[in-house]
Amino acid sequence: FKSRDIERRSLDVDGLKRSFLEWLVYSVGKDARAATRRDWFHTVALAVRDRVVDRWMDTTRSYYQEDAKRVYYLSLEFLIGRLLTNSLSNLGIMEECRQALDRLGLSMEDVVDAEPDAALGNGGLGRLAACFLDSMASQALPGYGYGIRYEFGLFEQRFENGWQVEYPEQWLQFGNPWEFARPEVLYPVQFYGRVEEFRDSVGERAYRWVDADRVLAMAYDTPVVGYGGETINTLRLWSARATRDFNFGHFNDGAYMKAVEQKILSENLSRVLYPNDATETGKELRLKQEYFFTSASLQDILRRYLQHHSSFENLPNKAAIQLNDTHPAIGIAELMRLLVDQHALRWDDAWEITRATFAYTNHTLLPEALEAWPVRMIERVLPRHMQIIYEINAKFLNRTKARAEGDNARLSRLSLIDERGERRVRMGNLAFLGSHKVNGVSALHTELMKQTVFADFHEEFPDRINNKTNGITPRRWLKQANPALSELITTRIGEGWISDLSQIAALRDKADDVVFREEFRRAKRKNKKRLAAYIARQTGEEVLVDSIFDVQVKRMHEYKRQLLNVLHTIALYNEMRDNPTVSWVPVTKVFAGKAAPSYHMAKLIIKLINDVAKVVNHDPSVHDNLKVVLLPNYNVTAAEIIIPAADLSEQISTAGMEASGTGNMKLALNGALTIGTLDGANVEIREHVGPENIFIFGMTAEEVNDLRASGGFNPREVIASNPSLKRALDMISTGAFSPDDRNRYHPIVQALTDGGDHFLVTADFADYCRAQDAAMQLYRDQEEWTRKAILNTANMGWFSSDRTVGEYAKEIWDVHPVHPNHDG
Ligand code: 26Q
Repeated sequence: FKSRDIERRSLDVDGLKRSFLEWLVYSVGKDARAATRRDWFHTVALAVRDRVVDRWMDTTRSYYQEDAKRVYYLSLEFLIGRLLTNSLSNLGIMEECRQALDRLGLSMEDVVDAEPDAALGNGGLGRLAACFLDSMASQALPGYGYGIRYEFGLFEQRFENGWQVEYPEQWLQFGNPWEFARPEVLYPVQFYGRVEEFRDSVGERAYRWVDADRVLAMAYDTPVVGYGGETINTLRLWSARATRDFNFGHFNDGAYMKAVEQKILSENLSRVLYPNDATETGKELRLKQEYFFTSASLQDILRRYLQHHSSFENLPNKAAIQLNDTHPAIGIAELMRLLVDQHALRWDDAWEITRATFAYTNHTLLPEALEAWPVRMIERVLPRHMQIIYEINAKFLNRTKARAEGDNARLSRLSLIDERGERRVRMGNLAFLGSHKVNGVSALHTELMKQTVFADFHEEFPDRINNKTNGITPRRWLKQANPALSELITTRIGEGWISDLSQIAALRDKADDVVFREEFRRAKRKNKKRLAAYIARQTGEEVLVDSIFDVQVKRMHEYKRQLLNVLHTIALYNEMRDNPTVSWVPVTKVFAGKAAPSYHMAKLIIKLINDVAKVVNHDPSVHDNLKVVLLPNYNVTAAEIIIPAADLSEQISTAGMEASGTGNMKLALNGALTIGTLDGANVEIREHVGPENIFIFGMTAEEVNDLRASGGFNPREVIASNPSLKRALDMISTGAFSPDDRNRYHPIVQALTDGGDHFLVTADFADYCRAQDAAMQLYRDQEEWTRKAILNTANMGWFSSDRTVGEYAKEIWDVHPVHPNHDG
């Protein structure tokens, strides 16, 4: 066994190579001649995973032995992307692995590219959870992620005839080498049935949930490798398994197959991630997913707590549970149920413990995105939880001042139940009430939370709302995604920035160093070449590496205003055609992003971008000075290629609507200049990079609010007074981009005109064009552009998710670093 131990642990080139060959033969079951790239990926991943296991167990043991307070991050989404480069980079064995593969005649890139993305999320919220996992592990914080092991991640997007078409994303098709199945970690989760009242042993009224359907939640663990490989945390994802308890009624009737069918159907719970990133659709299966993973996670958390404790009063000192949006908010009622019904705590004690344990992060103010489940549905699916929610509500409303003051309007706004129309449970209100802290994700968003959705709650509980501006992990978003720039930075300031991004401020001085500027440009150019090759491969389009790479990558949504960018693109196209002798700064407009499958307007915008691209890219009169590309299937892996290559970062949401944004941070950190509105974290990015190093335009959130309050505006007037806007819109509406269907874009034109232009695209158009012009003029001066780009990178240190997680740890979770003992 000794020699095998060495093969599983050694980190040098020879040891890795021997390990690979052993894994290839004995676990993948191939010989080197027959092995495909995918076989090699599985081989390498399994060998790398070996290098993690000891440290993982050390980490878990340290937490256990110290009885450390842990934080549990509950999220329906973890958008972690690929793990091979991430693991190698965080373990510090990237070069060793490359050489070992080289000696086997293999290219590291080929092996890396065989890994599918773990696309277990829609966008920002899911990626934030993944960045937080990286930051917790990198700072030795005892943090666990809990979520669902979806069999199908976010759909694969393809364009067919320019339209988005969705395909299932089968990331598990060939197996997942990173995860450990834990068939023994199994919890029952119930649905439906009814509640029985009875008298407990001391004659008190008590309740039990009976005649319910049961599903089992089975755990799969993925190690989360912290930077340096010292701490290895756990991401625990639940998969639905059928129980074996048969409905004997069916069985005796001879309906065996019917009973088995039911069992099979129950496993659908963890089948697929819902692809709506904003709009709530009210589907029963989604509610069941939310309860399924929340219940399993809470049972697991309580089991772990009870290994050390015999009563629950210390739960809040040993466990912090963070709710990633309201998606797991049913957990508040579930913990109450577990404590009161299963563990016989008194209601008031249980409530105090629950509130002290939970905290809630809000990610959106959009009314259509606030979860509100029909009372009728919760009553049917989770009957005991509906009772508990009523009880929480009754006790709360009885205590509020509003009742005493007879302010019924305020009472009904504070209620957990929305009584207007079909009665619904407001999950945001439940999450607020059941948490000791509630946070927004940027300074502006947190202020708006206080003024809008949670205004009444904020008055009631003035200390509860706090801000935690989002951040991004510098390991994935600079070190891994941008090796060219990372290496340059490290040669100048050392590698301290990787685990302490504030150190990147040391680059500020280098902005005035002409040699450094040249090298910074060279790194950017290398990344742009890589992206140009990717664009050619994905779309067949050739783009100029020396053009401005003007990048808008994010989910397709009207509030994110891809349309504003498209209108500017058309206006620029017209100007270039009108003035062919002017020496234009070449521009490449890069778009990428998925639309929710049921979001027709967003899908129409995708088609419009593709239609505009077709016309512009094939018009010889613009002499290649303008190209438009829409890259398919934007995901973490695509982001890692696109973001390091960007010159200009489009962050142009209607002010007040983007809670924070995190792509804005990734792009600025990689040396793109931002063109953006004063929305979300853009406000703070401006403060950090300096107003002279960012292109801000458009209405402020306050101006938007005032304009809407005063009855809106007339887009027709704005359009009539701006010839270039009018011309661009006329082209869209008369079919210049859709000669095969001249009415195709009627809904878009309608929304921007008679529809009232809810997202203020026309209102911000002129100022946006001014900012775009300023960017293009600046780009002519490459030295000045580069200077500002460097200052962006140098001033983004505060936006590390290490800083964000540090603030959560101190101000919300009260958790502290635990350094695992690896010699024990
Ligand atoms: C809810 C109910 C049913 C089905 C789906 C959903 C659902 C799923 C995902 C609702 C919302 C989401 C995702 C929201 C999201 O990504 N929000 C973004 O969060 C980022 C991290 O805080 C912010 O930076 C972005 O501004 C915000 O839009």
